[in-house]
Amino acid sequence: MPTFRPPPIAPSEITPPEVHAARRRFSAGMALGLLGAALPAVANQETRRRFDAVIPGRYPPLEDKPTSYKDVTTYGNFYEFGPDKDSPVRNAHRLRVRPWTVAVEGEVKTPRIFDIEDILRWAPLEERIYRFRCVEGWSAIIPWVGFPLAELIRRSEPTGNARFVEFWTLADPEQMPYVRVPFLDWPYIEALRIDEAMHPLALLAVGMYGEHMPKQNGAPLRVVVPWKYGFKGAKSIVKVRFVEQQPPTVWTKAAPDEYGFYSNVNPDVPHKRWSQSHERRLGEFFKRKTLPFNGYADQVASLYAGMDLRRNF
Ligand SMILES: Nc1nc2c(c(=O)[nH]1)N[C@H]1C(S)=C(S)[C@@H](COP(=O)(O)O)O[C@H]1N2
Ligand SMILES: [Mo]
Repeated sequence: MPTFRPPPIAPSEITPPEVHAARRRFSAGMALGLLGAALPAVANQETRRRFDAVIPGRYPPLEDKPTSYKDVTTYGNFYEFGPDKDSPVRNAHRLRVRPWTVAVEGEVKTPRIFDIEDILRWAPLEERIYRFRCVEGWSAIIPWVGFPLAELIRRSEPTGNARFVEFWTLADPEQMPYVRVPFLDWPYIEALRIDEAMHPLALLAVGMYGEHMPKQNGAPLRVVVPWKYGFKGAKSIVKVRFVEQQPPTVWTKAAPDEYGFYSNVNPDVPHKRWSQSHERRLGEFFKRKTLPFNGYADQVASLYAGMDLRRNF
C-alpha cells in the first residue's frame, strides 16, 4: 500500500475561507445550473436539529469568539468522504446516523453494545468552547456539545490491564465513497492513553453550536481532545477497544515519522515538512502563535511529566 501523505499545505498556502466559500458558491451555481441537482450542503442544512437542553459552558473559560458555524462546517477533514477540505460538506449527506451503536471490546469486564439514544442520556450535555488546531496549520474556536469522555470509559468497565483505548470509526463503502481508495488503512482508528482519555478536558462530543453533530463533523459522536492536533479526534465512532500495549493508529501507520502517537500541540516540534509555530484561524487573515498544548498546558502538562516530548511527539 502506498504511504499516504496528506497534501503538504503550508499554513500560508491554505485558501482563506472567504475565497474557499466563493469558489464553493461558484461550483454550486454550476451544479445547479447545469444539472439542477440538490446540493449536499443543502441536504445537511435540512437535518439541523437543536438539543433541548445544553448547559451553557464556560469550562475552561475562553474569551475568544467562536469561529462561524459556516467555516467550521464547510472546511475540514473527513477522508472517508474525500481528500479535499470541502469533501466532507459535499459528501457526508450520505452518512446514516440512525440507528447507531458503539461496541465495547478488548480489556473490559464484559463486551457490550451501547445505543446512541442511551449514550445521549448518560450525562447532562455541556457546551465546551475549545481551541481546535489542525496539524496542517489552521485552527478554530468551536463550541462543542458533549460530556467528559471519562463517562464512556467508566461505563465500559475496563479491566486493570487496559492502558490504552482505541476509537474505531465507521468504514462503510456504501456511505463513504473514499474507503474504497486505500490511501489510509481503513477503518480510521485513533487511540489515547487511558489517563489522557479520562482527563476532564477530553470530550465525547455529540454536537456543536447547540445542535446535533453535523454529519461532516463526525455525527453522531466523536472524540475531541483539545490539547492535541485535530486528527486525534476520531469522527463517527462505532467501537471502542481497550488494550494493554500502545497500539498503532491510522496516522502512525501512514507516516510514523510525521505523526507520533501523542501528537500534543507543540510549536517547538515542527512537522517533518512544515513548521508548527503559527496557525491561521478560519475566518481570519493574520496568523497567530501556536501555544504549547494548544493553550491547555496548565491543565494537561502533568500528564506528561518526565516524558521527552520531542521523542514522544
Ligand atoms: N473518521 C475520521 N475522523 C477524523 C478524520 C478523518 O478523516 N476520519 N480527520 C481528522 C482530522 S485530520 C481533523 S483536522 C479533524 C477535523 O474535524 P472537523 O472537520 O470537525 O474540524 O477530524 C479528525 N477526525
Ligand atoms: Mo487534521
